[in-house]
Amino acid sequence: MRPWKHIVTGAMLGLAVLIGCARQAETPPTTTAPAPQEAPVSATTAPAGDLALAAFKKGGCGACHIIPGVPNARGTIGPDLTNIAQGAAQTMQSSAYTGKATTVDAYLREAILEPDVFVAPDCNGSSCQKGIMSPSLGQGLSEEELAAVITYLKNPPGETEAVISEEPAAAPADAAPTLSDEEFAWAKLVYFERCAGCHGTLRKGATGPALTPDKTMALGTVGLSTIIYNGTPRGMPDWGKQGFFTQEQIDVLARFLQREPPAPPELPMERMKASWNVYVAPDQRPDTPQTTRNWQNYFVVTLRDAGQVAVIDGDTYEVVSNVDSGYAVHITRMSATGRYAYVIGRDGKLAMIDLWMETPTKVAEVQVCYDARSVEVSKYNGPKGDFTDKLAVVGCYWPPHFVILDGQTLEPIHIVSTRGYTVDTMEYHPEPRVASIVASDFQPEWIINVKEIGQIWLVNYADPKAPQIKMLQAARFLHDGGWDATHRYFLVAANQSNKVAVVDAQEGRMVALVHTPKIPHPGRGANWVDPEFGPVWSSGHLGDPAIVSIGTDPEGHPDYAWKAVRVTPLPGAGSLFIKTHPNSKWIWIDMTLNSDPVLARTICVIAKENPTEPHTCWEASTYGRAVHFEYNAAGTEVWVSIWGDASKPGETGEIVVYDDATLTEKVRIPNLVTPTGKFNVYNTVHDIY
Ligand code: DHE
Repeated sequence: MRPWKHIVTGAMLGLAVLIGCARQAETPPTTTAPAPQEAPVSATTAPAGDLALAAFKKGGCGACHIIPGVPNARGTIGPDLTNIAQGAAQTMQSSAYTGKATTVDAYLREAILEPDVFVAPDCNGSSCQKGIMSPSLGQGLSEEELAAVITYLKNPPGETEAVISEEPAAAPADAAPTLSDEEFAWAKLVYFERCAGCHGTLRKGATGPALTPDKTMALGTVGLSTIIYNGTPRGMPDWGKQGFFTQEQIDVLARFLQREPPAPPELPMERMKASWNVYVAPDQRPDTPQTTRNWQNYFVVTLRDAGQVAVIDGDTYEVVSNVDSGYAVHITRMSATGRYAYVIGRDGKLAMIDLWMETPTKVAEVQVCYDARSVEVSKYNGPKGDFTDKLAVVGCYWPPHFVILDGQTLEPIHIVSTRGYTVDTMEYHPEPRVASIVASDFQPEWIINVKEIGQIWLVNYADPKAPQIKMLQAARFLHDGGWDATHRYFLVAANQSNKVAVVDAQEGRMVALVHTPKIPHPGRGANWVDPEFGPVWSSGHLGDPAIVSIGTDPEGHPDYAWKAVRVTPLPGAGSLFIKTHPNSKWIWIDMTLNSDPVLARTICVIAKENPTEPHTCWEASTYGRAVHFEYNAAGTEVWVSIWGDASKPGETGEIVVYDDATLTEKVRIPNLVTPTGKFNVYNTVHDIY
């Protein structure tokens, strides 16, 4: 058995040529090594041999494949290799097979050396994709290693046979690869900015898998580099292929991931208050709208990489104002009257913009987290009080807490920690992050989704310094969601559980956990009336090319309520957002995170009267990714962002405005810097989607 350190070193040496692991890739090599003599598939288990195991390690194969007997080879990006040899004969005879092999040995050899010649159809329940596995993997193996791998795959050991019984599940901490101080500081920042959103600040996993050293050491530098370079069909961006990181930088990140995650600092009230600024006091602000523009049809647009939002007039398409905000703004929500826009940056900075001013201006600002995604306002006005435009709440990823603020000045009022115990195994979690937040019309309550512990908190803000919290038990990794059309029921994706949780805001209780395809990602979802099943709420999925519609009418259509009643197939997975409007006959959906660049900029519409398949799909641009939809207040136009590259003049991004009735392009709002989310004032106030 080779010691762990040697394997890692060998893998690092091979990194320059080894980026890949599954049965898919780029241009096949022009020459292939001669096929060795065919060996029959024997009924007995062949001795595995250190050579094959070292070769799997060297290629980081376990990052992408399940390989029996190879510790931690549990990757699901590529096909499961458990029965690859047994299925080979049948595959070679099928009309779908596009390779040249006629024997099992040649088939396996071809799969390693020319992975794109034939792309296996099934990658653990998802379609396998071309271009994920590089042929350089095979080129990096010696002829002996290749032969050993083929022999091994023809007779992998059974589940219970431990091939490397003496190997530890994870290497000791001191075996983790080292980084210079400079490399560590760079990787720490990059991880926080690019990776923590999906994998967690402490790397305990959420939308993406856990990246703690017990997992990452087993994958090794090559395995991790492979994934960072190629991405996965389930939504992990292909950072290397996109040219976002060089191979050297990916190597640094892969090494960083094998070390213990550094703990980021807390953020106490004192420091929040030190960051708090009121630029225009409430009594200095206008009493009536100062603008003659139709401010209720403004769109507040995230200019992600500019650290700004643009306020765009939805009637004239003019940019009325560019307002400096937090870094990489995630979302904007409006106050209950619509007058104020609350803009939350990824860096936890909350900016408040007064839309009644002639030029919409930032009137207050505060930082309440280091990492944040959500903000909401108080909306309740009823027998229990009028909370219109009174309070705001920010949900943080780090520190794991939410903060209640004064809605007029952004003064932080109260901090509530979300650390606690997971819904299923009741394990303590140090980093339960706050995902989506919505405000109830039925109670002075926010519905706050605590991601990692899988609890939905009903937070009564009537006394904001002493909020009452009811914790509903849902499922892990709660993410984004929205109201049904009546605004009584809130539906939220528990994305890695492949479920949608339903909450009754009127009665304050869980109603259902609905099973869905892989990784539902609804944004706020889409409400419409299905010709067969009545009122439904729909979600796209990151991991499956499908829209799933869930019945939402327990009174009128009890048989369909809280069931996934319809699946509408799409040309690809990677959907982030879906949208419709009560006045529209269409449902719009993107595939932003699809690893195929054409699909990533393609959008589809589904006809409500015939929702069995997309009515039409088209490329919304020649570059970038098409992402997120928003209607104008009248519901006659749909705005789509083209999320470009801030460093490429002419391709930084734009918004395409479509006529919703005819699906024809009306206008482009050009030269925006990486536009992503767009929030129409009227539709956001009234939760129209
Ligand atoms: Fe988002 C909504 C978290 C990546 C654009 N995003 C949300 C919400 C959460 C969230 C919790 C719901 C907020 C609410 O309703 O209160 N998003 C995360 C992540 O953790 C994740 C997966 C990774 C990360 O590092 O942030 C992530 N999101 C993205 C993007 O890459 C997007 C496309 C661009 C960006 O900003 O980085 C993006 N997320 C959005 C948008 C919304 C959103 C536009 C609001 C949709 C809406 O219509 O309400």
